[in-house]
Amino acid sequence: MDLDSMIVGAGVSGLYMLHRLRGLGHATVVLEAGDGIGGTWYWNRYPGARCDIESLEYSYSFSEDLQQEWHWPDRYSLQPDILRYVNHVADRFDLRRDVRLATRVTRATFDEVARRWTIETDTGSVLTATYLIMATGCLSVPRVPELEGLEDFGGRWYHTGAWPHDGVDFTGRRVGIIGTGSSGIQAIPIIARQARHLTVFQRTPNFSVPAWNGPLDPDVEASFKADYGANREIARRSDSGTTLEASTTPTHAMAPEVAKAELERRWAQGGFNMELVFADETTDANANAIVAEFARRKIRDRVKDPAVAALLCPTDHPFATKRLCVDTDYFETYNRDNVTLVDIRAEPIARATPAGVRTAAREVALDDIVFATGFDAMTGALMAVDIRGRGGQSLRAAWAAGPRSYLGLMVAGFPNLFTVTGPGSPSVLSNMMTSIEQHVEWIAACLGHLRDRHIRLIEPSAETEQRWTDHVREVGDQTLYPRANSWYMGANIPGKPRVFMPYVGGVGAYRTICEGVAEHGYEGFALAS
Ligand code: FAD
Ligand code: N01
Repeated sequence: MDLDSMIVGAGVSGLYMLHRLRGLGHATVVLEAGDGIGGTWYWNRYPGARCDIESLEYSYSFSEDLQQEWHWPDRYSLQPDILRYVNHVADRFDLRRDVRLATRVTRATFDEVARRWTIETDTGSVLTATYLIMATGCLSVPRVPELEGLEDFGGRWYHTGAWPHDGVDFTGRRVGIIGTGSSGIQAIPIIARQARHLTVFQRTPNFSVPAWNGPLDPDVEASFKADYGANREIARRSDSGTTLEASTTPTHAMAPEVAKAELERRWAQGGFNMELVFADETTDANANAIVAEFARRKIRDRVKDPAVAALLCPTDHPFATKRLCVDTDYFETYNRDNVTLVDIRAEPIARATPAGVRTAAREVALDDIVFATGFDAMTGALMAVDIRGRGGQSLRAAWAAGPRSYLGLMVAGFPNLFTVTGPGSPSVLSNMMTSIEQHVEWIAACLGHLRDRHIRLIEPSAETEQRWTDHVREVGDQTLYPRANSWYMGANIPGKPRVFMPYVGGVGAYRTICEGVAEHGYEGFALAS
């Protein structure tokens, strides 16, 4: 099958990309490995899976009718509600007919003579397309760590990112969960309520702030919708891709009493507001330490046993340099009689056994193990495909020392290949809906520009790519982010290069750069007809 464009992935990125490319008149197909659409919200069905961006903002903005008509039940949406929404959008815009499910792309090769991509799949089909758009997601390759003896474990085991579709009943069972990132922190309170006993195996304590979630207030909904367009524009021009109000005052300009009140005010607002207390919160270690200590004090307030509270207090990374967790009753869960916290730095897990898990200090009998151990983030899904550009060079080789790109959108040596929310763009540091729409719209406008001028080839120069890659690193180095062993740094995957992958210059500033590049005739890109 010969196409104008091929999209890989039917999450919120791939589906919107399809909609925009139809608008250009492109013959386009979306290939999706899963049996359904929705990406993240299709796969991550673990108990408590929920959004940490407010529902009114974690949604598409491209259709005024859609955003006005859709009603979100909660301030922060549950996974089934988001999945229902994505399915509604697919039906409303008649997207399904160009989506092929249960089809994994395994290889993509650029033919320099035909100037087209040849795409191979695990079903044996071969397609060709002028443009290849990878909408494969930043958090779509779940990672189960090596655990000796897992094959002999007599119970059931699951990964949060590949959860069974008919759910899991933990009633009466002894459950162990490994991992206390966002997924673990959401799942732990819910599993604890159901299980006979829950053992949490914690390697690194994490900062988490309350969501203060609840039903969406009708007055808030009405007033936000009354100015939906303006609110979206604020989000697009902000650092975070949201309408949250960021502080412009650095710590040294704030009197201690004012700072204290500001911390409490932000805490009461909940969620990512805690990242925005001081203008220098993620760039100045002293400013950050104030927020970190405030967050630790809140943990000590929430957890009754001081020894358990101490284990739950993060001390090895600055506040919010790992994706901040947003919770409902996470720390309070450790006040329950049926929950045990095991510090696996002090007593590492030695192996799984037929009856449970053995640590250096004890045997823990388990019926179920839940891995909330995260993803091979940002590069994992791209590197999983054998992508070959000019001269047969592979993307895996090009990125062996860490990802390189121009704007997180294209890679030198790989013409006509686009990455939605690729490394080198703000993506995972933002409300991803805002970043996804920006990328999709930029790519669609770019392809429209090429079509109108009968141009068939676009590719960044190696120099431009180098400059942008250096810029991404320099901006990252001005912050505290590289101090954390986070998945932003690739630190969760043994052997992965330690590189800060997203662009931390801010969603609004980044958008302006992308707009400038387009206005100057796609500056930095080589275009050929
Ligand atoms: P995805 O949703 O990851 O979709 C990519 C799709 O590509 C997947 O369906 C995958 O199966 C498919 N795919 C990958 N490789 C191939 C291949 N080789 N062949 C065929 N198909 C392939 N972001 C926020 O901004 N706020 C949040 O609150 C938030 N919560 C999250 C909660 C969880 C549990 C996770 C994991 C992520 C969360 N994110 C959040 C990030 C989230 O991934 C994005 O917001 C968004 O859903 C990404 O959409 P996407 O379409 O780009 O990628
Ligand atoms: O994954 P993570 P996640 N032995 O990588 C531990 C988004 N998201 O799925 O910190 C023992 O953050 C690991 O420990 P350590 C969001 O962007 C959003 O939770 O590496 N433990 C860590 O505790 C998020 O950041 C939402 O020491 C091991 C945990 O597992 C991203 O997805 C909800 C281990 C992994 O945490 C990923 O979140 C869910 C090992 N071998 C996800 N390997 C919301 O919006 C790893 N760990 C709310």
